[in-house]
Amino acid sequence: MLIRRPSDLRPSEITSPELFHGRRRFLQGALAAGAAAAFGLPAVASAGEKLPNVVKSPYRVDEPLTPYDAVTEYNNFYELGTGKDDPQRNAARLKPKPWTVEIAGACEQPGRVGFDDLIAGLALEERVYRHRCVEAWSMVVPWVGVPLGQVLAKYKPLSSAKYVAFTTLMDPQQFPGQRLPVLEWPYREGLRMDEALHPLTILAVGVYGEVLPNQNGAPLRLVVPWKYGFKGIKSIVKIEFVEHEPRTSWNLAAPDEYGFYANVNPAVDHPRWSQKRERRIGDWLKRDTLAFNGYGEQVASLYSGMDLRKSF
Ligand SMILES: Nc1nc2c(c(=O)[nH]1)N[C@H]1C(S)=C(S)[C@@H](COP(=O)(O)O)O[C@H]1N2
Ligand SMILES: [Mo]
Repeated sequence: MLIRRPSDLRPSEITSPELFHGRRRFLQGALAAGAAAAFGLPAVASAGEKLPNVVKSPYRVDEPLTPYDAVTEYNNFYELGTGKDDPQRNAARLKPKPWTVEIAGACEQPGRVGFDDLIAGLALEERVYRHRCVEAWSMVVPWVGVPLGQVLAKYKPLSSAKYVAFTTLMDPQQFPGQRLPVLEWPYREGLRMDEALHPLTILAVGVYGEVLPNQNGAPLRLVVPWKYGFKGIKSIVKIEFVEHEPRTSWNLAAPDEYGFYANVNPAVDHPRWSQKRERRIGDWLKRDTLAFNGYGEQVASLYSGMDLRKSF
């Protein structure tokens, strides 16, 4: 078991207030969960194992949760097959332990970091988020994760870092889907720096209080709740601070259909279907899609002055 206590933290692991304004809230949450709370994940944790010391975040929508079975059986993860149930059937191919993430680009401390070290010192938070796929279905998911901004701050991004680029593991042995030219592999995604540092953006390592199942992107995947699901890149092996807007897999595949921003927007239809409504998995009737997936109050200001029809 690798368990780190606050007293073990090196100063370099402490988030600077400029980079993460919500740290006070995070500390309060951690304290509320008990002063003796241990941080970090047991190094032996596997899919389905209960995650220890999860703090309930105030970031939670008050809507019925999508059942665990749907969250883990109805997936998009083309590396494990293009059918919705393929990722679960092929999940055992992926070996998420041990796992190393490369931190690269414009930061003071680039390098290779083991999964446990990447999230060491950060409290695991449960956040209940709406999850809206570009294909017009949605879920409500209790993710467990850490704010991405707190992870990025550890590596001290330079002022030239304007975007963050993410890459999924490339390994056709573990990911047979990579043998087919469905997308340009490896899967790539990116965020503007302010989006990456926004307190709603998390790296998820679990769901329903348990270690993330492989089909959901073990051992760590991005969750950006105001954007379409394809921004939520799974099984990340590389995080790079870059100066220019990075190329992303779906944008490369069909630039007219999938933009870089991919903010949930009922006013901008996909060229082949409407985005005005969505089917919440488990519901019979469709419901209206909300601008920014219902997170407009928190994130709309990031895009003030931008034409969201052009920057879709
Ligand atoms: N590496 C990788 N990440 C990915 C995908 C993928 O095919 N490969 N699919 C994306 C899409 S389209 C969606 S909707 C979400 C689905 O996440 P979920 O299966 O956990 O619901 O993952 C995203 N992340
Ligand atoms: Mo999606």
